[in-house]
Amino acid sequence: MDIFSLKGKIAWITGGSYGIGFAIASELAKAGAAIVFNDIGQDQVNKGLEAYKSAGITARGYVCDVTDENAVNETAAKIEKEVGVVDILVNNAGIIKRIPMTEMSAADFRQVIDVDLNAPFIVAKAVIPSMIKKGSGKIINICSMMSELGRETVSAYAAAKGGLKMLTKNIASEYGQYNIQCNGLGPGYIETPQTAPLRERQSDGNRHPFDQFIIAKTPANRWGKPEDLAGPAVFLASEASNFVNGHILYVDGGILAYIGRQP
Ligand code: NAP
Ligand code: GCO
Repeated sequence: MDIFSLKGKIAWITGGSYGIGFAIASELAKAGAAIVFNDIGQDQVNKGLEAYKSAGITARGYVCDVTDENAVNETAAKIEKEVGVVDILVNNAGIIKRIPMTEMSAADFRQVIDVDLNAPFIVAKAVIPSMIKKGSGKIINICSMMSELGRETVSAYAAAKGGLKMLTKNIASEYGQYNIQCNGLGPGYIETPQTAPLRERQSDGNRHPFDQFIIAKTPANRWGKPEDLAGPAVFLASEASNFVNGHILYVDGGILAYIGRQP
């Protein structure tokens, strides 16, 4: 099982204070990695540090807006100075805005693209040179069902996550020769604050219609939990995946394989 060991590795999880990023970081830590994460504000970083401490994980937190290239480069330099070369980058930070496209402002569209697509480019660009010098590296981009499918009100998010799928394939193509593997994780519908509005109980106590819809669309008959992503993340972060490159590993309970349960 050493092939899955991350002992001696340094992992940077962007937006890792809670949610999917926190769950992935926690499992990478259990596999032996040293954990570094960032969030937009000191309050969020402090909350994240408390959460890692409660989980028995020693993590380092940095305040950094991943859309700010100067801040990202400064943070990458600080991490390398204070902790060491980043071996594993998880581009997890992300936002969504659910607005019908014709009602969405260009500014809102741009903001989603900035966080969900431009930022993974910026952060990957900041860590790849040291990975090349070190002779190895792992980049895991958190994609989405919307890397493959569209739906009403998520045009910016789908465009970003579709682009992130292709950025993943392009980093794999361009830097595979340096023993850098870049892959994507494509979560299905996961119970986190980001999807809380889609799962709110109705006033009559019934499940939200979208909640019922996702249950019917998922062979596993349930929403995913952040922890469902942890094992696949360890695989993509470890030597076990050294010949896996440019692949999007969907962790969706079977949604992409299934036409959906008859109502
Ligand atoms: P979440 O609960 O909304 O957490 C997102 C994290 O990213 C938060 O810690 C947030 O920090 C941080 N973040 C947002 N913008 C940032 C910025 N500019 N700079 C630094 N950090 C920033 O989301 P989640 O559900 O855990 O999702 C994590 C990733 O998985 C996202 O990329 C999302 O698109 C993707 N995903 C989620 C699902 C799902 O069903 N939940 C499914 C597929 C893919 P703040 O709290 O400070 O804003
Ligand atoms: C939505 C959801 C999805 C999930 C996820 C699915 O509004 O449809 O937020 O986009 O977040 O990306 O994989």
